[in-house]
Amino acid sequence: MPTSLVLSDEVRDAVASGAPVLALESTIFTHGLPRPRNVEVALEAEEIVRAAGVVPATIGLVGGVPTVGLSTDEIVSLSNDDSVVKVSLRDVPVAAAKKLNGGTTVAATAFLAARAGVRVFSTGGLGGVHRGAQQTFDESADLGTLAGLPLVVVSAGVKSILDIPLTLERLETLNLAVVGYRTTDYPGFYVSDSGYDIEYSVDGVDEIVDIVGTRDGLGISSTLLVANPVAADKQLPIDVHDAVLASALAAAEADHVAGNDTTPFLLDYIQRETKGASLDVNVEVYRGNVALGAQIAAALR
Ligand code: PSU
Ligand code: MN
Repeated sequence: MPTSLVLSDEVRDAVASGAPVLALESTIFTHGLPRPRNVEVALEAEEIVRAAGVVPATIGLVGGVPTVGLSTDEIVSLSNDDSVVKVSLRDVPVAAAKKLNGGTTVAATAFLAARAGVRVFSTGGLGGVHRGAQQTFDESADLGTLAGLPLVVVSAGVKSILDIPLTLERLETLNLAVVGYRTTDYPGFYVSDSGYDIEYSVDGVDEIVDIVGTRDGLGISSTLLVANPVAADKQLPIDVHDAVLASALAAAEADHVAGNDTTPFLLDYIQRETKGASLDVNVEVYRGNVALGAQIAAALR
């Protein structure tokens, strides 16, 4: 029998003893952020988690092995690997057989976290329904996967590269509850308010613990999404945002970008065109989500 999932000793011990653990994804540093910022952000995220007294479990594929709790060396080598692949959940067994290094998407990370017994996961932005999905059917596997996993996932909503109202409709269809952290304005990742509202906000982590307690008590096995906006004074200026978004979408169409490549293409385009301004926002958003996820993990024990 091949080993299908490897946990670091630290994560294994923490899960076994009920100590708090926070899962972190790897596509953000293999395909979402440029070098060398990617590795800095990945390692800083782990430090934020540790500072809160929580064990970080960064998840990815190392030589094909699904690993929960990557070492610093493994994070560094995945960050600098030109041949690292983007691995969604369906790709995990294929990439494992081929012994590939892989950055796991939200879908793959969430699945592996749940298998390892980790209950809380922080990411930057979720995948969702792409613009034009009525024709292309391009909806991230993140949504359907989270619908079947009893996790808490913290994000700053979905990026405005996606179709936000269609994404919110799909969350409803899939029984994915979404609460805003101290707001009912659904965040738009780069901006604190996407312009679309959600029904419920929570005042603090205690309320999240309360919701999860009822969910688990009833045996409802879908993820609770916590939407955590970037502070308004740290967001990408709205005019900059709207202009770069329009040109990124036009470039993707002109280049016939499709499928799995769409999200990395758009993110990379926006980073280059804003000369790093969107990158700073991206990092700020991620820091906030990691800090909140660590607080939730600590409170959920
Ligand atoms: N959203 C971001 N940054 C990212 C991603 C999404 O703001 O890096 C990554 C996540 O790993 C997410 C994946 O799971 O892209 C979604 O890709 P797709 O749309 O192909 O499912
Ligand atoms: Mn897709």
